[in-house]
Parts: sequence; C-alpha cells; structure tokens
Amino acid sequence: MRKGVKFGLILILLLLLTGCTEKQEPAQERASVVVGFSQLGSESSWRIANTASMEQSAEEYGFGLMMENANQKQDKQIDAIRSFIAYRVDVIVFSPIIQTGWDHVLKEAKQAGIPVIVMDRMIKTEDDSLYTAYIGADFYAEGRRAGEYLIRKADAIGADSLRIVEICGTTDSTPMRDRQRGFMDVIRKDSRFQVIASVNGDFLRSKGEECMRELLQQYGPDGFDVIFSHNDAMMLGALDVLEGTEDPAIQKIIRITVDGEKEVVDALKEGRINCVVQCTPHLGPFVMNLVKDIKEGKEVRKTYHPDEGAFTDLDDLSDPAVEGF
Ligand code: GZL
Repeated sequence: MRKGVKFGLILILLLLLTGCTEKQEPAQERASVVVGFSQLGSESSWRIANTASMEQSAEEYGFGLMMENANQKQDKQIDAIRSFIAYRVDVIVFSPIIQTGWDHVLKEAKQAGIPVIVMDRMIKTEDDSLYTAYIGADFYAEGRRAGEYLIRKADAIGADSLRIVEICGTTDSTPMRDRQRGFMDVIRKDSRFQVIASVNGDFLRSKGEECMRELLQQYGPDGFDVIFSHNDAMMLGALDVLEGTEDPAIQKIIRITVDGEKEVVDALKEGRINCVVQCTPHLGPFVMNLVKDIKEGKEVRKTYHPDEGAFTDLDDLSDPAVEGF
C-alpha cells in the first residue's frame, strides 16, 4: 500500500477516534468568575423575585451564573453543589431549604477550596468554617416585629383576649423556626394572647388555602381572632377562603404576614390585611458584591442582614415608602 494512502488512512482513523471530524464549535469562553447557585425552588413570589435578583446582579457584575433549581428537594441541592465542585466554580451560593444535613457536602466544597456563601435561609452546623458568609434576613427579628405589632393592635382596639392561629412555613427551615420563635418570645409575656393552633402551610399558597379551610371547619368563623402567617403566599391562600365567606365575624380577624410582595401590600392599603413584615428577596447585589470581595482576597464579615421593617394599619400607609416588591 502506497505510503501516502497509508498515512491518509491513519489520519482519518485518528480524527475519527478523537471525534475531530466535525467542525468544533469554539469552546464557550469561561467568564472570569463563575458562581454556582443552588436555588431551593419556585414556591412563592418571594422566591421568584430572589432568583431574578441573583440573575440580574450576576449579569451586572459580568459573572457567569450556573443556577440549579432544586424544586424543594434537599438531595437535589446537594447534587447541584457536587456538580459545582466538579465544574470547579469560583464560588458556591445556596439557599438551604432546611437547616440541617449540609455538613458533608460543605466539607467536600471546603476540601476543593471553593468558598461557600449561604444566602437567604441558614444552616445549622457545629463547624462555621464550612461557609464563608451568610447573607439573609434576621428571621427572629421579623417574628418579633409581628408580635410587637399585635401588642400595639390589641392596645389600640382594647382587646383583653385574642386567640391566634399560626400558619407555618416549611418545617425545620430557618424562616419558619425563627419567625415562630421571635413572635412567641414577644407575645408569651402577655396574657391576652393564646396560640390555639400552629399548622404547616409549607410557604405555599395552595396549602395556606387548605389550612384556612381546615381551621374554619375546626374552630368556626368566630373561633379565632388573629392569623399569623409565616409568608404572603400562605396568607393570600387564606384570604381566598376568608373572602369567600359572608360571616361578619370573619371581617374582625387580624391578619399578620411576612414578606411584603406587592399584592399583599396593596391588600394592606385596602384594609384586607393588617400587618406586613418586610423580608426583602433582593439579595443579589449583596451576594455578588461579596463574591467580588472574596475573589479579590478581601476580608469579609460572617453575617450580613439587610435592613427591614414592617408596614401596618396603625401607620401612615400613604407614605410612598410603603410599597411591595
Ligand atoms: C425567607 C424565604 C421564605 C419566604 C417565603 O427569606 O426563605 O421562603 O418568606 C419563601 O415566601 O418561600
């Protein structure tokens, strides 16, 4: 066989073996900084707004963002973090759906030398070297604000006894645990208040509606005086039920919620809700600025809480600052 033919055949064989026959797309240019982001789900307007904030800020900083949505499954978050480690992203950011069960995978990130930012909800760990920083709300303070409003409201209406039903967020999540703890720490000292039920609405509007139906069935329209909902989505679900009934007793129920989405702040202004405790979803700018500082080798604080407050029917709701996200 002529030498040239032989060489040609070997070349074709090599090309076939290395898959270099078709035209290779130029490899996607890797951004200077790549952030691996495990988002816990899309369960509420708060979550949707939080995701949008992260995407917008990553773009503004020129960072690559690899986002995985876990659809409320912790094991999917753990898988996503492992894939970020394998891809060797520069920084890992995640919003832990519940507080526990993260040490193992965070040890793997630490061994890989990849800094981790915990964003929004917090983890429970004995080893705080497993994360570089936490950026998120002070949920305990949010719960306290809800309790402090209720005391002001009871004083304002001269109530001497108020029965409370609590619609809770995802069990064992930081917002659920700490909003409940903050609220209880404020009201437990005041004998006017009694929590007669705490039910799980999982931060979902559909479950908030279900909980309210069951509570009305169990206690009747004049069986409770206050609803404390751990987020707006569940409060909106509860309103769907309350506003479908004519009973005058329903109108008197005091409604306290947390997040501050536009639909709920509008309902506050219309007198359909009494208190909205703020919890900002706009954490993207904080996170990406922190990523920049970490990449520049700057010292960073361990904990960052955004400024938050509350809008209530006892305050001036015409103030332009009273607006939802
Ligand atoms: C709070 C966040 C909570 C919101 C809910 O920071 O984790 O999760 O309050 C959301 O609306 O589902």
